[in-house]
Amino acid sequence: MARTKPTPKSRSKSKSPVKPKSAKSAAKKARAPKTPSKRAAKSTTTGFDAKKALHFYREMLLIRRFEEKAGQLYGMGLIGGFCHLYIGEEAVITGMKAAVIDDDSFVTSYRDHGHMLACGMDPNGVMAELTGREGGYSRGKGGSMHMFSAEKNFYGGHGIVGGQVPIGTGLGFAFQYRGEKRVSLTFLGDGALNQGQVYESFNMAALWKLPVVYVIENNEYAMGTAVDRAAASGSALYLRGEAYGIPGMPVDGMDVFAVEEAGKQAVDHARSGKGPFILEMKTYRYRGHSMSDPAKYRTKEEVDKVKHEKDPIAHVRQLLLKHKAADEAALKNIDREVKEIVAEAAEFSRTSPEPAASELYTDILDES
Ligand SMILES: Cc1ncc(C[n+]2csc(CCOP(=O)(O)OP(=O)(O)O)c2C)c(N)n1
Ligand SMILES: [Mg+2]
Repeated sequence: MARTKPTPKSRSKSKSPVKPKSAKSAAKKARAPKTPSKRAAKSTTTGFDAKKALHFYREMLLIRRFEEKAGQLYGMGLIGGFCHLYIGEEAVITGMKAAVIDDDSFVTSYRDHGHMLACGMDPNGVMAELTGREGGYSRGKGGSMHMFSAEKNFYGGHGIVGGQVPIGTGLGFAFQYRGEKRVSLTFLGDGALNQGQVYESFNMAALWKLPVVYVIENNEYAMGTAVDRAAASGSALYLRGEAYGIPGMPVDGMDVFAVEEAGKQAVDHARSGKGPFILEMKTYRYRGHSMSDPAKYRTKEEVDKVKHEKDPIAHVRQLLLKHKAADEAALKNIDREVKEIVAEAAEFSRTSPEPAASELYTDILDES
């Protein structure tokens, strides 16, 4: 097989989420980031695509209901270990998935259930992994933070903060090395962005023009630490690639259409050989950091304000009704279908057997 080795060359070249800004002008600013806009890209799409909106609604609802059910199962003692829910952030992965082609790869942190569902992984297998059962994606031995599907181009599921960033960069390297026109979508949190390995990755990705889109999920907190208390650059996280010449763009991560639009620009940039791109998704998580976090570092009013004013699912719901693309009955039907999928996953996750004791000796590295 003919392989082209990448030759290292020098490059030629707040608080609540979001305020309106066109994606295109935000991209322009990002390329000349001397007078950066702190506003996030809003969707500029004028025509309403009913089919797409219905798809987004269903996908985001599936993630939300799945996560709510996982929360319940955790409360019942059926899920052990860590469990980080994605409720509130659904528009980010849903919009990004719509911006790629099937061959593109995804890698993320431990807040990963939504990414797996969006990648088309089976809800039964994901839920059964959460409950530690044989029918789970890692045969019940990995749990919430460690699931993979090479078939669906999902490369985990990583518990070490920032650990997935070199992996995503390496995937981009592999695609370029093999001459494949694929893009590596690498997700990380606002807290992970302060890790040293992120900047080593940025440097290599920029130097070799690797096809990587770094998606920062800025949900305003890293465990209990607000982004303003942890990030020296304040909230303009999309500028963190500036020293390496990596363009970046802030995006309204609560608006699935804005995410898709910005995602397409970033993915096109990476696929066309121009190198990496950074998207900062301004989003918010409704639940605590993990199931064991009572989230005392923020007020109920703060959370309620985002839920009422910015909820990504309610936003699409309103649009569907406004454009008469669906009525209440049709939306109820989608809700019912989604609940059925989740109920089946929950049932499977309770009835699938626990792994046999002999599994203790499989899938382990034995160097003796
Ligand atoms: C190397 C490392 N340091 C610390 C931790 C503990 N830890 C787990 S999550 C987390 C916060 C990360 O926050 P962020 O990147 O914003 O992601 P989010 O949880 O908000 O999605 C920390 C410090 C860890 N898992 N790995
Ligand atoms: Mg965070």
